[in-house]
Amino acid sequence: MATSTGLQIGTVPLEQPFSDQKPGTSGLRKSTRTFEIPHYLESFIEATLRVVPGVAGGTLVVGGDGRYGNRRAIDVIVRMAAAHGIARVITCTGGILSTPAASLLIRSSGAIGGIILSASHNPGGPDGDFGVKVNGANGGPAPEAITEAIHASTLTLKGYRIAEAPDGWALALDRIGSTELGPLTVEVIDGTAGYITLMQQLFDFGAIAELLRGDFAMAFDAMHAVSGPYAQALFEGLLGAPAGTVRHGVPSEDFGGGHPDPNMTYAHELAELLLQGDAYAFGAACDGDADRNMILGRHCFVNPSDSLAVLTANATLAPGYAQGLAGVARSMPTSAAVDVVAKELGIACFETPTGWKFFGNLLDAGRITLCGEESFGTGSDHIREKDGLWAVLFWLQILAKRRCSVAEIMAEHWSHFGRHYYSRHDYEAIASEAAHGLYDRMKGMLSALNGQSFAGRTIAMADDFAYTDPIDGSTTTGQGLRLLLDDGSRVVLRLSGTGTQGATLRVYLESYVPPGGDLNQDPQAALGDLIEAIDTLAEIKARTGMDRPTVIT
Ligand code: G16
Repeated sequence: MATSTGLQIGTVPLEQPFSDQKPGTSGLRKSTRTFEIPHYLESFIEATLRVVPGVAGGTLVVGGDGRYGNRRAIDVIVRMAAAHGIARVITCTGGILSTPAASLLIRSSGAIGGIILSASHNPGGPDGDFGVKVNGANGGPAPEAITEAIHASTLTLKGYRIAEAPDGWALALDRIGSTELGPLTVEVIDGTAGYITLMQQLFDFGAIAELLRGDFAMAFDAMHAVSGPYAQALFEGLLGAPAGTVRHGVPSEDFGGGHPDPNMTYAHELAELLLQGDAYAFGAACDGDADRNMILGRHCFVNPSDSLAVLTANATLAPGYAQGLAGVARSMPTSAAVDVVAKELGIACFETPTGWKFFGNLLDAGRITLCGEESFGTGSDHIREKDGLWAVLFWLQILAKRRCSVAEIMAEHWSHFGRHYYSRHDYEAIASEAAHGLYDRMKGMLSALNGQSFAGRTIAMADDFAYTDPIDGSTTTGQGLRLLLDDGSRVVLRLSGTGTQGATLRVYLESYVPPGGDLNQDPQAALGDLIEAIDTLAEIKARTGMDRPTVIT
């Protein structure tokens, strides 16, 4: 069919619908090879464009973390957007757009939502992973009602609508400017400018620049991913840190062959610089799409749960939060360190299931200002995604005001609020059957565990976490198996919703020592009895065939 502007739009039939397009914790995440199956990407985009409200005449933000497949996906989405009557697509030079910057752009452009091309912290390249995240008009991950409707639509699709680009038409993705594709306007903008302006409103750049121009040495690892251009403009540009502060700052299609997950295992180069060397006072890293962050000081790793608590306790040092916080929230497996701070501040603290989408309603309703997760995600009401560089700037802001080391900040925090010893043990890529067998067995045992002894304590409550959203009343069940012990310690088991190979079992361990107690233990030692007890109870080693976790945080 030709439109009045001469654009050829056709429906491509699908022989049969795809049955495996159920979005996980963070969009549809699969191997790159899966996304290369003919019509696979198109099927998911078709379902999305059928379900998301406001498509006809609307504006859509599209961009990604630059991984292999990013450019092809943008081309497909632009042509499908034209076929579905979208009026304007906004994308960025090179198609490079971090997840937090996408959230901001959706909000500031009045878009109906956005499609973010990223498998987050998963490796990229032809042998890696690819992903499609769908965000709504508030800039946040689409709520479950939408992702479920998208999945349902994929199960019955008979075809998809796509425009055929006229001869000689090509999306000029590397130049700022706009291109017409029939009635659709595609705007290519600079993806960093708006984001950087917002950061300047939230933080005192003068104070941070003074810190970075002094003898305070910082190392930032962009992990060959999307945070590179933003970090270079912020740290080495505006804030005057020396050239070389940003490492691995050029996004590459396969993240330099690495795994862009900012933790001690995959960002070990940075971890060694900070934990073993003396040259740097501060280190930070972000993941593939720049929504996660890892914070390090000299000889000091900041646990993400503690990071949220420290930001909450020190929030008023940043101009953007000088008026105080409405409330805070954390995901269930995140330690209760922030709860203790919230209690002292007299503000509400919410416990949500894992996944940033669960913070959306609380943020939109103004009930919380800061939120975070143990999975290296921290953020605030400035956007509706977690924000890696925002967290790094927040830490720099605190350090610029307090003029002490990261280790001193942690020591003072613990001596005032007590310490939540915390660790997450990941058993990655286990055979799916073994993982589900272990998990289902534990789930079946829950009610019998109440009142039983465990690691020298008593299990006060064992349950499968369920959540009722305080704003819209929706209920989410099956969010993780909790063993809550009578001394406030706990162990949580969850199966990851973001892996693509087999299954990943996560074991979260937490034990609280109040002020005045022994605050300087090694977390693995402090949690040793819990680690041993859960291994025995859940038969982790025996059932996974793994002697130790693949990643310990
Ligand atoms: C995604 C979500 C996060 C969530 C994490 C959990 O992170 O955005 O809110 O905490 O998944 O992952 P898992 O289910 O593997 O424990 P990202 O950075 O992958 O988008």
